[in-house]
Amino acid sequence: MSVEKTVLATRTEPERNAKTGGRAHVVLPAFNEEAALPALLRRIADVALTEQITVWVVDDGSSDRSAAVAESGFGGLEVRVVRHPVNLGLGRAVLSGLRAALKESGPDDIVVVMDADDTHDPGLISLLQAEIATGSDVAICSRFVPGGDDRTAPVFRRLLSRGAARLFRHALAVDGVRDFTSGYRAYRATLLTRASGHWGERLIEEQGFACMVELLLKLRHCHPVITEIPLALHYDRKQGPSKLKLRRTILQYVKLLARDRLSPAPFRKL
Ligand SMILES: Nc1nc2c(ncn2[C@@H]2O[C@H](COP(=O)(O)OP(=O)(O)OP(=O)(O)O)[C@@H](O)[C@H]2O)c(=O)[nH]1
Ligand SMILES: [Mg+2]
Repeated sequence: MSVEKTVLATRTEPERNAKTGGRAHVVLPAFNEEAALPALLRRIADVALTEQITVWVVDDGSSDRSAAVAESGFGGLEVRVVRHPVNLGLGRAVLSGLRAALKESGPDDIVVVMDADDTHDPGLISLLQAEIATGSDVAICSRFVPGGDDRTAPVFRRLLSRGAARLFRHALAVDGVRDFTSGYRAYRATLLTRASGHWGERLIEEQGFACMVELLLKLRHCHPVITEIPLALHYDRKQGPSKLKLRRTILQYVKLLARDRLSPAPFRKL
């Protein structure tokens, strides 16, 4: 598989250690995903045969049996469940998952966030791990590099992610990132710890789907090396309805852009 490297910024801290042979903490934000979780956990368990993996399912006030399904786990797979008693939205769910994972992560670990709707292939976790082991700080599973494919998604979803990719590529000084809104990414744990030390609870403030772009924008102040690997979406495996609200998400993207333009960069070096 051809892996396209798009370096976002030159590393400015030579003391940082590129190696990771550590654990992958896989954060799955889940809102009413009881139908998708068993198949997804089974696929992750296959990857766990060769990689050290801890799964963090964040049940965000689901009204179905997502939490129970997650708690019953799969075979020997290590699954932890973080519960929100009421639905707080994707942004808070990702933040809860990152914080829980970071508390348990070591310096060689990575944190992966992926959708819990079984449209993302856990087989890519090993490739993400390899990207970070070879020097990336953030690795994005991207629909928009050669080998990426979103043809199984409905037309309106494809238009939204392509439109957003175009908008962010032109409006933001984040060279190299093509897929800004992908929900499937890996981060070097030490990068997230550094960013979280600065922003704390404000690391993710967006409640909705714009949270993925927001996190990237905050992290860019740490000057990470960002690379992309191809993502072939398995939208054909999606069982429940989409939780993405088109108009609301477009509005969130535009507001996020405006806020990013208006807010100053952190005054101290991160
Ligand atoms: N925790 C939490 N997760 C959510 C919420 N809304 C969506 N999710 C999860 O976020 C992930 C992304 O949601 P999806 O519905 O797959 O959204 P998408 O992949 O951008 O778009 P579609 O696949 O077209 O729906 C899934 O794992 C959802 O379960 C929410 O309010 N809270
Ligand atoms: Mg999805």
